[in-house]
Amino acid sequence: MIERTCFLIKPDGLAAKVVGKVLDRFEREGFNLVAMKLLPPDRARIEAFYAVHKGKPFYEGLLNFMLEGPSLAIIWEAEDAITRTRGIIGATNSTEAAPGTLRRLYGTDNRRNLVHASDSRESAEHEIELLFDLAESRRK
Ligand code: 3AN
Repeated sequence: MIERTCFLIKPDGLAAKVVGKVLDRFEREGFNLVAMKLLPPDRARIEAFYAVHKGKPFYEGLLNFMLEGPSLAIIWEAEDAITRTRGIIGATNSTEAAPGTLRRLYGTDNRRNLVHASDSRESAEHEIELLFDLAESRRK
């Protein structure tokens, strides 16, 4: 089944200048680039994006990290995009992510973990709506 996923390269990925390497990985896996834009750090948008984590012990640290600089927001489309993307990026904690995954290669820990990827179709739709307008995401 062809799916879309909402993907972010977080501020640590931009600071480390590994954007090209991340994009290359997805292109080599045959993913289609549907939309891409640089998002300046914006507290209200980041709070909305991570609303499900509000109140968790790591929430404030997560917000502060995401406010360190811009993120690159991407919509990828591919067969089974959601599961495949989670496999390409690896576990939340970069130090525990499998060898060869993007987080293991370029992430630091469980906060500075390089990228975000939607964990379900529902969250993908929700996140795409939050970050992209209709024309950008080519939704009808
Ligand atoms: P994932 O990004 O792998 O789906 P989530 O959705 O559980 O992980 O967490 C969202 C984000 O919150 C993570 N990407 C990470 O930046 C941050 N986070 C999650 N757990 C922790 C933690 N224990 N300590 C610090 N930050 C965390």
